[in-house]
Amino acid sequence: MTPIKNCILNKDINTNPIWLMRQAGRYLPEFREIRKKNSNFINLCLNPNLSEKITLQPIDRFGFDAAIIFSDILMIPYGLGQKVEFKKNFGPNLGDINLNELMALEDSVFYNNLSPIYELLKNLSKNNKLKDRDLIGFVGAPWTLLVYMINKVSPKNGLSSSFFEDIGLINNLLDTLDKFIKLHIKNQVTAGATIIQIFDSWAGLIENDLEKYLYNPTLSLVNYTKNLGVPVICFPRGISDYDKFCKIVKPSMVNIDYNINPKTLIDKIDIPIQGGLDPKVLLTDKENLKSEVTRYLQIFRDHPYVFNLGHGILPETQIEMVEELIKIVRNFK
Ligand code: 1CP
Repeated sequence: MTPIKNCILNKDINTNPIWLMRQAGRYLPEFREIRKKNSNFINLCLNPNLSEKITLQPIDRFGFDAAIIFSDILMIPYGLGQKVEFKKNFGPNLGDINLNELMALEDSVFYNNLSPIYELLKNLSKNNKLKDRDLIGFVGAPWTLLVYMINKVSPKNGLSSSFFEDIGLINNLLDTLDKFIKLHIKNQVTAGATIIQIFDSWAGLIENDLEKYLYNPTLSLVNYTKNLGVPVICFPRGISDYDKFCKIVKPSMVNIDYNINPKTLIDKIDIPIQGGLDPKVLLTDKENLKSEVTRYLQIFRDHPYVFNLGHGILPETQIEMVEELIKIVRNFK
């Protein structure tokens, strides 16, 4: 059994496997080297040779306990035919939605649009390349994808005032997303993903109707993934009630964000927990890193716990600090 499955399924409390969200990314000089020569981010995600190299970079360098495929949550809108671009120093920029076309999209067209991702997973699963490691596939949660598809740019400055204007559009998109996110999950599992993580990066922006936007759509994906026989990790970033989320949605494991005080969860949540550390701690010094990392490890000493961050690793993170982090986690007793 892989270290992470052992933690999730056997609920092992004695080991703390470690991997990091965005471990394949901009803090790595070897990633930046490839990125420099490939200015189109979507094309990079659709190049199975390069995306395999990038997926393996953090494994080769640090020996993390799991690999997460190099891809992006916005590959689903791309697969659905919406224009998706990544502009330098700006972030994602999406085109208009054609709802009729989108609702009429054939499964096979979606599959073909994203087939290099499935090829990546197949290649990585071959020849025991990952040794005793999980291969994590992922999707964006319906709410977070809805946010990007309608808002068209990052909602880091809030949702546009017209976001909820067309409820018919929102309802149709939620239905369509449920169908195609499931297809993307199934295709990834068939191609070799051994765990699925659902990123709901903007869950904290949901103010009303948590049933409609958070609990129901996520539960639908969680049940679907469990039925495929694969563990599913949820990351509903920024929500105020992780306890309620876990009781309703029941993922195999929950990733917490850094705004949650981990002490308040320990008596309430009985499923395995992942993550939590503020990625900004990696920008401080080794002493502070040690005390913060140890704090999480001590709090979760008697709980199945996978070490990870409370959000993606920041591009300005020094390699040395990542090495130190791994040392601290592996030496913890
Ligand atoms: O070089 C570059 O400019 C590209 C930077 C980059 C990278 C390395 C983007 C653009 N995406 C990725 C890879 C990526 N994205 C992975 C790879 C696997 C890993 O190592 O973890 C994953 C899992 C994602 C998931 C993702 N993309 C999320 C969910 C996690 C999170 O950070 O909240 C989100 C919100 C995105 C959208 C996205 N893609 C890229 C950017 C800059 C953004 C966020 C923009 C915003 O602020 O809205």
